[in-house]
Amino acid sequence: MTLSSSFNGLFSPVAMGALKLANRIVMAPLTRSRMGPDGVPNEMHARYYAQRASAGLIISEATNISAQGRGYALTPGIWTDEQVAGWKKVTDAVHAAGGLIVCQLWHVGRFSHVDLQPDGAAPVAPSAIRAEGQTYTENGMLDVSMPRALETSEIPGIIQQYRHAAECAQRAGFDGVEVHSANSYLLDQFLRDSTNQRNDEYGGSIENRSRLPLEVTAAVVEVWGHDRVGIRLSPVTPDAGNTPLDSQVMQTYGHLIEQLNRFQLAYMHFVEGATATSRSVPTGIDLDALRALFKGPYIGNNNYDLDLAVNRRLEGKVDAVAFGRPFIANPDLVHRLKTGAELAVAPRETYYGNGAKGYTDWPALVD
Ligand code: 8OZ
Repeated sequence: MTLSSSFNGLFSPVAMGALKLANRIVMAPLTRSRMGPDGVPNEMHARYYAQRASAGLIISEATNISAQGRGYALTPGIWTDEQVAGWKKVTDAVHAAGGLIVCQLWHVGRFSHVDLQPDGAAPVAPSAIRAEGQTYTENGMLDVSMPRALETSEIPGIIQQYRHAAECAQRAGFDGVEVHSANSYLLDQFLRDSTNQRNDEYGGSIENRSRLPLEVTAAVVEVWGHDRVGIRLSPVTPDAGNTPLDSQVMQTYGHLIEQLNRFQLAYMHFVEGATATSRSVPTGIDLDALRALFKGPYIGNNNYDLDLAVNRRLEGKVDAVAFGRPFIANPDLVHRLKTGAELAVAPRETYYGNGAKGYTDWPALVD
């Protein structure tokens, strides 16, 4: 036993709203690109998630809320009856193994390609500003397409997509949902003045740019109740699309977080730094100060290891810690952290695609 692993602050139960976590190790959402074209999970995906059910909470891989919300081939959806039935296999398997799982609700906004969109339409965005980079399509990696700006009259339809997906997640037996308002996808695109140049009530002021994330949260809370809804934010993450940060990160995200407090959400899941890349933040930005504005359970995320998790718990900075990549090769990550066991490291080429290989074939230390 190391000093770190003997510290019980990570392995004690914690309530996040109505979610009663057995420990404070959360499985972060991990895109694994192993779905078919219909985005329907099957027994293989159920097995993968059930293998990881000793996490205090599993956050599903980012899951498209609509055909329009898709930005990558081989990702799952949560808007058709077939997808609901597929996810039911996953949630049943996780529950049978004693775990909890929420569905991460995802709309990529501008970060898509016409090949991934219904009828080859342009991806939708707050403003017609193209993202940088390529995405994975059925025809390989392609530059993301030029988006079109949503009409104000289309916004209720976007909120309806989230509402419908939230209802589908309920029918699929999830324990709750997480609003994906991070990583420069649709809701983050509305928040940032770099991607939002609208002049209606969804653009301009910080209040206006926060409106869509807040209206989406309100709609999802109506479906699920406030205590089964979480939200993910990443104020200093450029990707997807090498998206410039907001020009006033502290004010913009500070306003959003203060407004989120009125919902009394189950949790805020916060990327401390640039997602999966670095924990450093630009000068003048203090993510712990933003964290402190949130009046509710807090899940810290980004490049954590056991020592950092222990230290942040000891300092009272986090209620729980989300681990992403370590869960790929260590289905029993909680047990390994608790006993100080060595962690297996998943090679990058196992992250995406390839079916069961590098997915469900990582053994636990003890069965
Ligand atoms: C990795 C690859 C594709 C998508 C995110 C949903 O960054 C993602 C994602 C991650 O939130």
